[in-house]
Amino acid sequence: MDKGSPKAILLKDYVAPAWWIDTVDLSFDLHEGETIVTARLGIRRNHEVPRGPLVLDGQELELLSVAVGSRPLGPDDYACTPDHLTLNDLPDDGAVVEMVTRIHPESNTALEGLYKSSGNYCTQCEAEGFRKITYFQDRPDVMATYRVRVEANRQAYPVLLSNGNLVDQGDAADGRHWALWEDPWPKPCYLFALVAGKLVHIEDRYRTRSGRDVALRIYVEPGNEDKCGHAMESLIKSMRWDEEAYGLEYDLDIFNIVAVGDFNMGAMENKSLNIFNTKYILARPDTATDTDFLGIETVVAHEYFHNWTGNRVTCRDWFQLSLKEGLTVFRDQQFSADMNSAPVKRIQDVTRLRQVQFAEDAGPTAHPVRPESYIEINNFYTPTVYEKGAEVLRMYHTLLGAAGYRRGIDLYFARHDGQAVTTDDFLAAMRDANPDRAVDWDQFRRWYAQAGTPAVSGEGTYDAPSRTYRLTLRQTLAPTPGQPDKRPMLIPVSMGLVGPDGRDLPLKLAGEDEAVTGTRVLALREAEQDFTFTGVAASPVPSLFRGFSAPVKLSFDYTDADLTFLMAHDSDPFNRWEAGQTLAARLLLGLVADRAAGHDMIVPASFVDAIGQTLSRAGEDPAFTALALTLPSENYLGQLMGVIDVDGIHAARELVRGTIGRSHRASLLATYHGNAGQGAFSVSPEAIGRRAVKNAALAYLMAAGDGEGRALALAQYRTATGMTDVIAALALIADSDMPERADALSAFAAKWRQEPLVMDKWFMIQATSARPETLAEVRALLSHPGFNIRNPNKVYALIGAFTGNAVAFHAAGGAGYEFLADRVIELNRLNPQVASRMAKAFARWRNYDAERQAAAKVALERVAHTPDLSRDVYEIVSRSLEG
Ligand code: B3K
Ligand code: ZN
Repeated sequence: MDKGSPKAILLKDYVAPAWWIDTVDLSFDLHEGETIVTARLGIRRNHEVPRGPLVLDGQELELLSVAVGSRPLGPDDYACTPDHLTLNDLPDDGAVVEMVTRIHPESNTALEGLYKSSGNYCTQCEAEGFRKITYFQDRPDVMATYRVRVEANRQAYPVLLSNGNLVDQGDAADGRHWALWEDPWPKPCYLFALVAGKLVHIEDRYRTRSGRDVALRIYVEPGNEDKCGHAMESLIKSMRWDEEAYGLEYDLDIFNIVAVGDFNMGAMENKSLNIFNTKYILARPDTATDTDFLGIETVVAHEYFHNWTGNRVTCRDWFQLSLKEGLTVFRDQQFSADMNSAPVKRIQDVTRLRQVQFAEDAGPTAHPVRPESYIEINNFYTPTVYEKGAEVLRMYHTLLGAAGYRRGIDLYFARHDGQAVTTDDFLAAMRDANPDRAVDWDQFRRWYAQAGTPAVSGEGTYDAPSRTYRLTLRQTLAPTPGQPDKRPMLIPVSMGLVGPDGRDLPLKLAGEDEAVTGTRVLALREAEQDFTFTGVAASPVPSLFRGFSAPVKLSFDYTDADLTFLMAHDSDPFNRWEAGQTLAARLLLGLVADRAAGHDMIVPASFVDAIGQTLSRAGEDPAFTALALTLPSENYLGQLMGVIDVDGIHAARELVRGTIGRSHRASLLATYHGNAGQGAFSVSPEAIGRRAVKNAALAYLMAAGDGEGRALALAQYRTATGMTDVIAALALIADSDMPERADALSAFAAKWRQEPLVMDKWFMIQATSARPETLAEVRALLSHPGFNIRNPNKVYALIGAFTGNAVAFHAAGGAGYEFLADRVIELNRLNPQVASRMAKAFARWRNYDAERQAAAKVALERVAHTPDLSRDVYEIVSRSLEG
C-alpha cells in the first residue's frame, strides 16, 4: 500500500448513526458510457445519539449536484472527499437530500456496485457496493423503503428490474423506456438490486399456505431457457419447506431470480430480486454434474431463506455477519438433508468444514465467528463465518432439541422482525424461549468470540466388577492471532456406548434414575471432565460426537479393532463413516512416516480387508458407500501433520489407492457394472448415489494401473450422456498419461466451447491433475480463447483449482507460488475481491518445509510490495506474513 496502511474497523467502536434514512427514491438513467443516478433520501435525526453531521459514503462517484429540500447547495455547503460526502446543519425535523452522480458501469471490473455482464446491467451491493452507486450511509442498520425508476434504451435493455413490485412503466423519448419499482419492506442498502438487459425468463407460480399467489421468474440470457427447470423446482421446494419447517412464508407477490455469468460469488439475496452466478442456476443433464444439481438446490434455497434470515431481520453491523449467514447455511443444510440423504449430506458438509474451515482456523487468517476487527469486510465471507457459524446453530439445535430450537426461532422473529440486530440478540432469544434448559449461555457465547478449533482428547475405562464405564474427556484450544489465552468451551457431545453385539447400550450416568437407550448429549464444559456410566453390562466401544455434534478435532484412544468395529456397527451413520476415515488417516500418516524414515511403505492387509467389507455392502447404500470408499484428501491429511510432507502424502495415498484397485478388482468391477446404466436420467438421491459409487469404483480400477480401468474410463467418456459420468471419466483420463488424453481433452473443448460453465469443468480437471506437467499446462491455458481473467468463474476454475492441487501448487522449487503471485498482482488491479480470494491460498505457507516456506515468503512479499495494493489483498497478505 502506498498511502500508509489501511485502518482496521473495530466492533467495539460501533455507534448508531446520527441520522436515519427512511425513504430512498432512486432514478437511473442508463446510457452507453455513463449512468446518471439521482437519489432522494428522506432523512430524520436519530435523537438517541448526540447531534452530528450526515456523513454519506461514496466511492468512485462523480458528484453533479446536491440539494436539501428545494435548496441547491454550493460547494461551500458540504465537504466532499474521495470517500465521503458530509452535510452539516441539516434541519432537526428531517429533510429530503437530493444528489445527482455520474458512474461508469461499463468499466467496472471489480463487479461490485453497478456493472455489466455480457452487455447486461446488474448490481452487487453486499457488503459495501451501494456506495459505488450513490452517496449513502452504507451500513446495514440504516433501513429504508425504496422506490426505483430505471430508464434505458428499449431495444438493448427490454427487461428493467428492481426490488419489490412493478408499479408503473412506460415509453420515453429516443427509443427509451422506463419502469418504476417499489419495495414496501424496509431494507438495508446492501439488499438493493437493479437489472437491465436483454433477457428471457421462465415462469411458475407458488401459492403460500395463507393463500398469497406468488409469481416466480428466472431470467437468463437467450438460449439458456432450457437450463432453468431444476432451479425453479428447487425454489418451489424451498418455499414449501420454509413454511413447514420454520413457519415462514414469502411476503411479496413476485420473486425474481436473474442469472449472470460474471459474478464474484455464488449468488445474492437482494429482496425479491436474487442475482445468481449462472453456475447456481443453469443445469441440464448433459451440461451439469450431480454436484451442480445439488449445489443449485442448496444455493437457491439459501438465497430464498435469506428473505427472513437476513432480510426481514438483518445485521446491525458487519461483525454480525454470521447472524444471517451461519443461520442461513444451517437452514439450507437442514433443507438439503430433508430433500436428499441426511447422513450423506452431513458427511459432505463436515468434509468441507474440515477441509476449508479447520484450515482457516489453524492459520494466520483465523478469526472468530463474530470477528472483532477487519480491514476489508469482503474478506470475512469466510468458511468460519458461514460453515462454522452453521455449526454454532446446529449446537443450539442439539442442546435445545428440535422443539426448543424452534421456540427460540419463533421468539427471535417475534422480537426482531424489521430490525437490524446482533448475534447476542439471537442468543438471548434462544435463551429466553427455553428458560427451563440448564445451558450456561455465557459459556456457549464463546463459540462466537473465540477463534480456533477445539481439540478434544480422551479415553475410557471399563470396570467389570462395578459395571461402570468412565469416560474422560479433555479440551484445549490453541492460541490464534490476537487471542493468546482461551477459556474452555461448552461442547455438546452427542454419544452412545456400543456393546459387543454391536447394539447401543442403555446410558445411565452415576446418580441418575433412568437409563436412556441410544444417543444422548453430554455437556463438556471443563478443561477435563469425567462421565461415569453405571449398569454397563459389558465393555463398550464409545461412539463420540455422533453426527459431528461439535466442530472439534477428536483424538480418542481407539484401537484399530475398535475403529473397524464402529465402521461395521455404529448405529450412527456419520460415525460409521468417521471410523473408516480415522482408520484411513492413521494408516496413511503411518506410511508417510515410514517413507520419510527411508522404510518401505507396506499397506496392511487389515485395511484392505476393511475396504473390501465396505465394498461388499455397496448395494445397501450406494451413496454412503461412495463416501466410505473415499480416502481423506491430501489437503486434509496435510492438516494432520506438523510439517506437511507434500510428496510423501501423495505417494502414500496413491499407493493405497493402487493397492485397493488391484486387490479388489473383481468387486470393483461388479460395483461398477452393477450401478451403470440405470435407465432414464434422474437426479434422485438414489440415482446420484449409484453414479457416485460407480465412479468411485472406476477411480480405483484406474488407480490399479492396468489396461482394464483405462478401457472402462475411455468407454465411459465416449458413450456417457450425462455430464457426471462424462466428467468423472475425463478427469481420470486427464490425470493419466494415456495416449488418448490429448484427443479426449480437445474433443471435449470443441464440443463445449460455447458453454462457459462446461468449459469451467474442462479447465478445472486439467488444473487439478497431479501430473508433473500441470503448472506448464495451466500457464498455457491462461491464453486459451475460452479463458478470461476478468470472469471470476474462469479464475476459480483454473487458478483457484490449481491452488487446491496439493502436489502441483506446492511442488518443490516454488514455481506454483510464483505463478500465483503473478496472478494475484494481475487480479489486484481488476478485481480485488477475486484477487484476495486467490491470495488466501498462501495462508498456510508456514506449515511446509523450510525450502517451500522460503519460496512462499518471496512470493508473498512480492505481492505485498505491489503498488496500489487493494485493501482486500493487503489484509490477507499482511496477515499471512505476520501470522
Ligand atoms: N450474502 C451473499 C454474499 C455476499 C458476499 C459479498 N462479498 C451471498 C450469500 O451468502 O447468500
Ligand atoms: Zn448467505
